[in-house]
Amino acid sequence: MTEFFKDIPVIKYEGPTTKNLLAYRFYDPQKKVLGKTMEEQLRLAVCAWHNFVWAGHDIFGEETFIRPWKQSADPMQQASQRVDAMFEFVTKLNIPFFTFHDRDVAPEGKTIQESNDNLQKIADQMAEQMQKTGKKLLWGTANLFSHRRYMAGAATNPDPEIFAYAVAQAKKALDVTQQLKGENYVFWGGREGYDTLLNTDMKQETEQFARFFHMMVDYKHKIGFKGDFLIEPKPCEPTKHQYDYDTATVYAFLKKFGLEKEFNVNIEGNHATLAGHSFSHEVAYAYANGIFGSVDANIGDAQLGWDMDYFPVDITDLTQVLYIMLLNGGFGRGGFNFDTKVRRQSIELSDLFYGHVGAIDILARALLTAAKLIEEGLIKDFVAERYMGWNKGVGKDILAGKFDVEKLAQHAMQQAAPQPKTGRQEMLQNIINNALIS
Ligand code: XUL
Ligand code: CO
Repeated sequence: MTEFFKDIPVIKYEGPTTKNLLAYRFYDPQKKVLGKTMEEQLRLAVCAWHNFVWAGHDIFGEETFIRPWKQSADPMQQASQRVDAMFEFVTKLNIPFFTFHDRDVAPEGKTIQESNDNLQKIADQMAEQMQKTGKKLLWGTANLFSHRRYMAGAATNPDPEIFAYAVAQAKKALDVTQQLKGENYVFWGGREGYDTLLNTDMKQETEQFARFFHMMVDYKHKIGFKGDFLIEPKPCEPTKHQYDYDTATVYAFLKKFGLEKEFNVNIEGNHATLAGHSFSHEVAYAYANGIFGSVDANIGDAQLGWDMDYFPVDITDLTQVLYIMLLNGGFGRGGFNFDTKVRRQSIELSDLFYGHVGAIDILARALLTAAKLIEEGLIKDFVAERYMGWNKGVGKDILAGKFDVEKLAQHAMQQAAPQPKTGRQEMLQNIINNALIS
């Protein structure tokens, strides 16, 4: 079999003082952090699309990457090489998982049947590679947004025949995800939204969307797929407005259509900031509503207002994300998937490694710092103390519904005026910075 990354060895943990830029300073897979290994806490994944499919195009420019796994003129041969390259890459990074869309790994055929046959052949190859390398599938998904038939959406398309086509495609993607024992199956509503309300019946489209999810849930139960279903929120891009705007919007949609027990969310860092939230807000909101699933770890750009999919570099931000995650017990079946891409000037194969090695290390560093914060307990204790009034006396009785408005007003009038207390934001920020520095 061709070795694609000949000059790159398996990346090893060498500790914080190493000078080797292709070594881990913090990611030590077997090191125990709060009772689990780092590998189990972070559950890291490489994505197929940005690394092995995308060729460096942007809206103004052509491809910049010349990849050795893309040299064959035969699309199936190319697909097969892409998969081999991906498994070599994941193995050399020494992380456990990968993720893919159906059309990342196998070419679309002239008919659904031909597309399914292509996908099945490559799925069998992936199964073999998984067996050989021990790598696992974090999630699979269907690309229901690139082909022109989906330009007005897949499940939310005005044409029911396109809805049907999308169902056929998603069915096969789920079948293959099941075959490969995927931990999850993701739905990102690429074009499930609108460009203009002038041609859009929003109520109709959201009802179609819910029907699609109900049908997929029924099928999941029918075939006994063991993984979780995840919806990945995003506010806009490619459409002007997407229906899965953010975690709160997704939760309201799930509740309205009785789907909240069937789905968790796959939160993406850059999608959170596009929605005007912080990454940690989305994570906290998901836990607060019992729908936290998985994470696409990436970030955007302060000046460029669209989905840049940078490798994460903000240690303070990630430490807060990891802190909230550890407070809530971390991942179940989810993991950190690098939905990230190197810049289009980073044209060498080694750039793929530099991007991932840095991102893996920064997540590991954030995990270590967050664990330290949990063990110190200073932030947690402050928050517990702040809300203590609700665990006893009047606070407890209010929550238990023992007061009506009149009774509570009477109570308030009998008390001395309550005094505000400090929120201590600066002190709490210092606790995080101190943990990061020490
Ligand atoms: C697009 C995006 C997707 C999903 C999977 O912004 O994040 O790649 O993660 O479809
Ligand atoms: Co994503």
